[in-house]
Amino acid sequence: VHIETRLRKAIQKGDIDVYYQPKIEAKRNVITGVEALVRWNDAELGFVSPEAFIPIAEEAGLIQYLWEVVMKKACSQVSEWNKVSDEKMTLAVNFSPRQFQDPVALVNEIKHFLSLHRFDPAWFEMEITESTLLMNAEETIKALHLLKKYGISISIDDFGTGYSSLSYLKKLPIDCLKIDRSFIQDIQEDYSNSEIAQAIISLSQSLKLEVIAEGVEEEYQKAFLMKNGCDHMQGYLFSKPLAAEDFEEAFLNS
Ligand code: G
Ligand code: G
Ligand code: NA
Ligand code: MN
Repeated sequence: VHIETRLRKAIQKGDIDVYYQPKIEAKRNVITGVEALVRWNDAELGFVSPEAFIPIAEEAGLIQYLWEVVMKKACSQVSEWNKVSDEKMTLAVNFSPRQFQDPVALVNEIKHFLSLHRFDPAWFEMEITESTLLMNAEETIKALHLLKKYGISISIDDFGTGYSSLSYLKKLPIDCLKIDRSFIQDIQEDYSNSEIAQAIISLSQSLKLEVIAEGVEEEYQKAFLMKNGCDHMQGYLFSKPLAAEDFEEAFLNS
């Protein structure tokens, strides 16, 4: 209850930070996008991991308000960056399954925030997990089609770890698969991981989807991925998620 009360206050006051992790096109070595990741550093509790407080926010009915804070900050920040950077960046935001209970409302809220910040929907990316597709299947499918029509792109996060059937990849307006970082680890020694990563890359190629590898930490992983046709990557090798000032310092003040 204590943590919930403090989280509610933090959200009300906008005391929630957004960190940014670049998505890299390896061949050209350029940043093509950023993923917004929520951060909460509480005066009493200290740094609380999103893995701990997002479930609490969901239970307490706060996820919507948390998302609004993230949207406001991330849309205005990335709009600013795109005015000054050589290469425009996409903005990816994570969505919880709970947010799909009312698809029409969700679509209207996204439209509201993007137009408020004059953020071109073509540069906005929604990240959902396979469990989102399972949870409220019909509502989610409806929302995805509306969002697609509006022009935003849809990525499946942590791909390969869920239980959903692959047939949805053909039926749904999905743009990108994010290979879960567990399959990128030990790609050199772990034969089954490298086989799974390769299988996801070729699946995305045959279905004409984009593919990005998460959790790329080592040069050998980057080399393996490039050799196998996956040129988009994200991970500590390039950068950990950074506060806005640090992101500017590292990537925009050349
Ligand atoms: O940033 P970090 O790697 O600690 O994220 C932990 C988990 O929290 C990841 O699964 C990530 O997708 C999720 N997450 C981070 N930011 C958000 C957010 O704004 N909304 C939702 N729903 N999940 C987020
Ligand atoms: O579920 P999602 O993919 O959104 O989770 C993102 C989480 O992964 C964030 O908490 C981020 O801090 C973490 N992350 C990003 N890059 C790396 C990496 O290279 N290695 C590891 N171990 N975690 C990473
Ligand atoms: Na994500
Ligand atoms: Mn992921």
